[in-house]
This record gives sequence, C-alpha cells and structure tokens, in this order.
Amino acid sequence: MTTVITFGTFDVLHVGHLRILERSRALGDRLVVGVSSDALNLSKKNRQAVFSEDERCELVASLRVVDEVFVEESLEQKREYILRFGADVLVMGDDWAGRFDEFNDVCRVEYLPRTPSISTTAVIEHISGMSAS
Ligand code: C2G
Repeated sequence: MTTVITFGTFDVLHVGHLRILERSRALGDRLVVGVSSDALNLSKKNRQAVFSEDERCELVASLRVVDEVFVEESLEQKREYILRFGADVLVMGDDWAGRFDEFNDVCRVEYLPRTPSISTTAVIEHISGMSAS
C-alpha cells in the first residue's frame, strides 16, 4: 500500500486544490491531507482564512480522493507527520519546489505543476468585485 501525503490551507476550495489532490491520490493507494490550522494559516498568509480549520477539514475530507485528514499545526512538524502516517510520497505544488527535499530520506518528494489562473486570493477578489457591482 502506497500512502501519499500532502499539505495545504485549502481555503475557499477550488479546482486548483482539487486537481493536486486528485493527482496526489493517483500516485498511491491512500491519500492523507494535512490541513493548516487557523493559526498556521495566519502565520503563512498574514490573513485569516475565510473558512475555519474545521470547515476546511470537512470540505477536504468530503472529497472522494481523500482518505484521511488531519490538522497541520506547523511547517516544522512535517517529518513527524510523514512518519506518523507512514507516507511513502510527499506531494506539493511546484510553488514549493525544493522546499521539502530534506525529507527525501524518509519518502519520495514530488512537486506537481500548479493549476494556472486560479488561487484563493483571486477568487476572493473576484467575489468582492461582484458584490461591489
Ligand atoms: N495549488 C495548485 N494550484 C493552484 C493553487 C494551489 O496546485 N492554482 C496547490 C498548492 O501548490 C498546494 C495546495 O494546492 O500544494 C494547497 O494550496 P494552499 O491551500 O495555498 O496551501 P499552501 O499555503 O501552499 O500550504 O505545509 C505546506 C503548507 O501548508 C502548504
């Protein structure tokens, strides 16, 4: 059984998130997703997530390609998470390319191309523009 692990905030869930989760799952038999806590997201993005960590976990867990979800408390615990879930593959979007190569000793590390032209920030800005019109 090949376990794949990936991480993210997954705020305002969109097809860019879905595509990397689908592609991650396709690399193994089981996909475990670490969803950033509200505190971790604030420290990474300098803004509150639109949806709470509970809601973001619920949405990600509802996806057919996701087998297990947990709350990612810090970027520094990645090795612990990889070992806890027995992950054979760590997948991240290529905006993180190279950042997690240190884990090559415990799992395969794959960086997949981001889905172009969509981001949580762009979706928020688009909706904000709509409400103004
Ligand atoms: N992503 C993507 N295409 C997009 C947007 C996002 O492939 N258009 C990918 C990102 O590369 C990431 C995942 O979707 O692998 C989740 O993206 P975010 O929710 O923005 O998460 P991020 O802030 O990158 O958090 O421990 C690592 C961090 O928790 C990752």
